[in-house]
Amino acid sequence: MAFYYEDLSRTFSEFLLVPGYSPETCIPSAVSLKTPLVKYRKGVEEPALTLNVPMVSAIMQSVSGVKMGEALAREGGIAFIFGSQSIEDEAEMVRKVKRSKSGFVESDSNITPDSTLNDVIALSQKTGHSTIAVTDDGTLNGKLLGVVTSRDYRVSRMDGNEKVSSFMTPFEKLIVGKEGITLSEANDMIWEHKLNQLPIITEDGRLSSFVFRKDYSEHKANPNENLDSKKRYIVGAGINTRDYKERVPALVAAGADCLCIDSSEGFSAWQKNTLAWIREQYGDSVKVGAGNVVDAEGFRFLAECGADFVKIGIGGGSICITRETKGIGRGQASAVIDVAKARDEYFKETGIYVPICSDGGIVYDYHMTLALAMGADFLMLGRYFARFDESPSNKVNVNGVYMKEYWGEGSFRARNWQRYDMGGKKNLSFAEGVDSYVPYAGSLHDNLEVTTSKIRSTMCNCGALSLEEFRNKAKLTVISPTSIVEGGAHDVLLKDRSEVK
Ligand code: RVP
Repeated sequence: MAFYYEDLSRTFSEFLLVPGYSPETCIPSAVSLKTPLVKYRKGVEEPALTLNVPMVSAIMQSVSGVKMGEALAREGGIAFIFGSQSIEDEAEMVRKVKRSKSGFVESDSNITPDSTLNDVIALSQKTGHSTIAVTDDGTLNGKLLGVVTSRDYRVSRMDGNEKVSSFMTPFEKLIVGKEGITLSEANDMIWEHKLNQLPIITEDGRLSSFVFRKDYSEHKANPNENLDSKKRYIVGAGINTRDYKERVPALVAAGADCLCIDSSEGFSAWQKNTLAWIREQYGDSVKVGAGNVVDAEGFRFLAECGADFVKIGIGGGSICITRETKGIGRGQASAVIDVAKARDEYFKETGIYVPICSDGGIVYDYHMTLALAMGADFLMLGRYFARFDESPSNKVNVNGVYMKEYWGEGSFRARNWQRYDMGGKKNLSFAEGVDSYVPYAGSLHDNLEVTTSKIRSTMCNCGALSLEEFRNKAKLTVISPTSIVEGGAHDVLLKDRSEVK
């Protein structure tokens, strides 16, 4: 007879936290969101990798590229560069994040001098940036010939076919910095010459990066930056259980700090084989997470196979239709609660603390707080990050509202069949994800600041200054459908829906 779970399969929205006593010392600025990323012997040693905010970005084409890698590490989290691309391309993205230095931005808007004003306008609309580098071959590392900003042209007075070379600020008139310059030297030049941006060039005149005046305050305000011993950003990368013998060495050589097996279902021989091979080749020096699982059994399996962290979640992702297509998965809250218990038992038995990551299904900021209270060490988020400037997808105008595109790895658009592969025939592949829009929400920095401030505030309500204390002190209650209604604005006529979040 089949096994039946006693409780319902529950989601975050079915729970609420009940406050605990808050002493005077419990204020949001005193809260630490620091959390381990990889397994360690708790009480004996420190984890090799930690996060300063408990958030990582999803291993997805529409979420985690180079910009997300830089931006999230700057805020204290880590991005997992998507693995559904060629090994070379993924390794190159990892290299770029490792090469980039805080404040030195690789140019994403580049054009040749023979292009036209119309091309400039189209490019700036596509990227949302007004500074465009003019390089000999139109690439981000071509020879720098000039720069175009919105100050260089007047759309109403100029012919759209006018060549870039005729209105750009040419190289001779530019003030540039040489590669090797420090950020503070670059900022001094920006202030001294009253510039909005400073192009940084190599010895042979190729564009290396830009430093922007508008980023200045941001550089000063990044106390949470997640950096390696050489002061480079920490970055992760997705791998699969098929080409790992080639992909892992390339990603390790590129400098990836942490890998993660990206699979919709991780309780499998494929994951065991992948983890065994990595341990055989690299011992514990290569850090690798595994998943996804949704119960204690799955957790223990992956922990015993040597996973550095275990990811939880099947079918809860906003773009995921696995539960609809295959009838498999588990409510994300139930899965987290079950796996958190298993993690604590495993620690008691072995002395090894294997962090767990709640992946997918976070809709509101308070869901993050609940997941952390239920025992998640950190969270993987797709939809949340896809809405920001730093995600690699297009920003588009849909019926007058700005949106970002967001598509699942199991959608026909991503075609990441390895993530779902059970060794069947290729032509029988079916979609487990959708292609969608999410409302554009601005910069990662601004949004994360608000989100973490909400988490800190709730932690204080529960009398907790660290995530571990929060887990131990949290009191959670299942709520009735009518108390969900009571929890929102009700029985009033709302003037402004935007206040409801
Ligand atoms: P969300 O944050 O709710 O958007 O969920 C993101 C998660 O959804 C990913 O980290 C991954 O586990 C899962 N995913 C990604 N693609 C798909 C799919 O196409 N079904 N699901």
